[in-house]
Amino acid sequence: MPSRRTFLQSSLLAAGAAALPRGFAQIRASGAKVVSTWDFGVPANQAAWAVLGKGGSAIDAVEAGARWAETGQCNSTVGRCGYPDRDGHVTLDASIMKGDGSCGAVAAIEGIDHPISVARKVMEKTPHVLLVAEGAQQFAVSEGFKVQDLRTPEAEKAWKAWLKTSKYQPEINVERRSLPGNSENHDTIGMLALDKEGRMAGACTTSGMAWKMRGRVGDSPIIGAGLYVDDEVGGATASGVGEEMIRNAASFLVVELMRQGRSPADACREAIERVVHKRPAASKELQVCFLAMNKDGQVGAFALHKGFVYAVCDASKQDALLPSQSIYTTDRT
Ligand code: SD4
Repeated sequence: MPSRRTFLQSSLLAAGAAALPRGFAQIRASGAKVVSTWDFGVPANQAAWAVLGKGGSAIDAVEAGARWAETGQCNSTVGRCGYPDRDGHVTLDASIMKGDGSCGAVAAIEGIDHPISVARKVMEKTPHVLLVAEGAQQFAVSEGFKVQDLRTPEAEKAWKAWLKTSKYQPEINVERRSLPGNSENHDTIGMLALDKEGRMAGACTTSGMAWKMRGRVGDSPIIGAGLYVDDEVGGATASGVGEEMIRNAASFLVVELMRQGRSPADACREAIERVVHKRPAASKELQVCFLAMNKDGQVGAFALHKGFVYAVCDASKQDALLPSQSIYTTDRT
């Protein structure tokens, strides 16, 4: 039997919640959590957890995690060590989004090693959502970012080797750890975080498809394609051949499916089925992967092909790496 005092308290809370602005009533007591794509998601999550675990905000956490992926490692698919386009230019794409709908992005930016932080500045300091190419770089410089040569000797070597055949063929991603020296030409970090206040945020950053045409922009900086977050529902992010995500407004689709009551895993699966339904033949040859987390911290993923892994980090465990289910299950490694 509740005492009069607790009854009054809960009545007041209920009345207060009804009067709160939309979104505020979503604040929950669930634990903080961060998830991200691929095996490099484990250390990236840990960089995000350094913020989240101390009670920091989801947006600060995803920026910290994505920044780690951009420069804390040297891999051919994100940030400083990204492989160039077919003309030898390293061009980077990134987006960031808060669950209240604020977002910012940069596409085809050159010479800036933390595009995710430029995306955040676009969100916070401009009336725009997306800046591209020279304009994005000019804005970054005005915000104090330094222009540097991002093409590493390793990337240069790989590009010169590729020039011998100049064959552009996106390959199916597999778990990178299982393939040292593999020849796949894409991977991206997509990260979603839930903080202890129940706020969500996401970040997505990539050098895009290696050997892409000059000017090609993928899904990662396109809000709704490579990333979408809504505090009322949850968030989704993507990795793989971005043209498929753009065609299907895929991360938005995953979030809208969760809004209709699907679990994160079911929503990701249905979005993958949509990709297959639209282009059945093409879907056999390319990889598409979705990762989602709902506002209650439930996590799910699904991919077209075997090999996608995702990292999950919360107070109980900071280094979980889980395999995603996929439509096609043949081992292509
Ligand atoms: C793109 N989606 O530029 C990115 C690349 C990627 O796994 O995610 N690769 O299309």
